[in-house]
Amino acid sequence: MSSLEQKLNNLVIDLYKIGALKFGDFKMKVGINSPVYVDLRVLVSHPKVLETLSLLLWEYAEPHVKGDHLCGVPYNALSITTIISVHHNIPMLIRRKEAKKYGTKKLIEGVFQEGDKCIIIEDIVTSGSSIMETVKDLENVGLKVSGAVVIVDRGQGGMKNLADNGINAHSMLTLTKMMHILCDEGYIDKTVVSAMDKYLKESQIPIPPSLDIHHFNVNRLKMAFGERASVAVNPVGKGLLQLMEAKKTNLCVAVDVLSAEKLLSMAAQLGPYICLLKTHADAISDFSEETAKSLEEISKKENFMILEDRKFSDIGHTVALQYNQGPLRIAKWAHFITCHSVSGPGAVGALKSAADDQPRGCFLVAEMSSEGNLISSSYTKETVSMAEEHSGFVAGLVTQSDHTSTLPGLIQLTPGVRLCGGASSDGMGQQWVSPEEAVIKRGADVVVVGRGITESENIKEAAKLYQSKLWAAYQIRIRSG
Ligand code: 5IU
Repeated sequence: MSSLEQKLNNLVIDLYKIGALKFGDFKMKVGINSPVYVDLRVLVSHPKVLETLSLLLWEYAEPHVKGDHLCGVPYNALSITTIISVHHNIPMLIRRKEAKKYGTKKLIEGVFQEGDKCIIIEDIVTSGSSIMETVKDLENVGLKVSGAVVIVDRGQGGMKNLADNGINAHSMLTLTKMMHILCDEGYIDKTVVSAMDKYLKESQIPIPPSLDIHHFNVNRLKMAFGERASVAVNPVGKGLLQLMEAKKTNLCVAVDVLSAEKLLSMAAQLGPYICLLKTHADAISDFSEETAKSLEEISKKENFMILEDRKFSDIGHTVALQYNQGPLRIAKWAHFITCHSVSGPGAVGALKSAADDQPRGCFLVAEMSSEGNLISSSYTKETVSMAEEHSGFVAGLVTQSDHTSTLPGLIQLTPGVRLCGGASSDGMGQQWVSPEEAVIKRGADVVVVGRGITESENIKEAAKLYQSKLWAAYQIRIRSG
């Protein structure tokens, strides 16, 4: 046995002794229970093992990767990376989990030059998604990722995902190897090893769409709506992108009126210029089944879709009732709904089931336009992840700025837009920006305009003007740079 192999053997035993490997029946993200759980978080309580592991990791990695900086994936790999950095005098970079709201807004902390090479350090790889996200953030600030070094590969396909995406990734240990070492040394029984083998066979992680090589590193802001339609996962979102491309409009009008008659009359007038009509049906005193039917007919005739901006926010069971029951029966007539992410993914799942196989989609609210709203940057980020994970039903996100997702099929819907010259606020918290600012600077795909159109003297002319301005801004965005 080489000296590195011997050191690895001893390390695995140390890890076992400090409880970094746990045996039992653990519920894993993939939905199949694992007989082994690797928990390297305990390392910080065992400085000697932490140091040994860190230095051994570098001894293993050095021949494979070269770089100017080290960047540990937060949080587990940070202490390990710090030890390597200090011992070998290699400068470190820190990737924030979220950009600070105030101050410098930097996502990568540390001193570097554009084009510098960076090595990523990670503790455990399952699907490879954390490394991929880190690569994206480093590349976004001009760094080059020369490789990724991993302590443990769980053996569920993550290393292949990374290699398929062009990332030079190396793992010092695999879970299988660790099991065999512990079995050979008499710490665990053969039955645990075979249970582990069985688990690994059953739990290979398919490449999640967000990690697919075809989607990784693409910039939706530069893609045409038609092109994005081909990678959209939610069928209704796909249909909307196709409609936008064909009809050359990314205008959504918020028809916030009080009577069914007004709603239908505006829908008919605005129809030719819009891709989407947004309703607040609960503000319409006489909204009936007939209203919904007539609205659907107009939407078919004029080729636009309907979004009921209900902003569901309760637990799954309740939102399902609110969606397909009650006086509004939203699921019957609205192609899309909006939903807050606050109550968790259960609500999205419940809405999907309540749609009852009708072609429906949902926009998750990740940011709001109103002054002083309480949404934080981490809430927004988690909402984007939730949208990605549930892209079968989630067609897009309601945001105020670009939170480019790894899924270019997701649509950014942005309200709070009004032509410059008008007011920039309504005195009740709403904040408006111009069509160009929304599309070019903030990354809006579909722009929601309400009173800017509905309160104008000639709503058809106003809609036409917004449509042409928004479409021109979109053309500039996809063609520039
Ligand atoms: N809306 C917002 N901001 C938001 C969300 C929804 O304005 O953050 I989420 C809705 C409210 C209204 C429309 O129905 O979009 C905007 O109308 P005005 O353009 O009239 O402000």
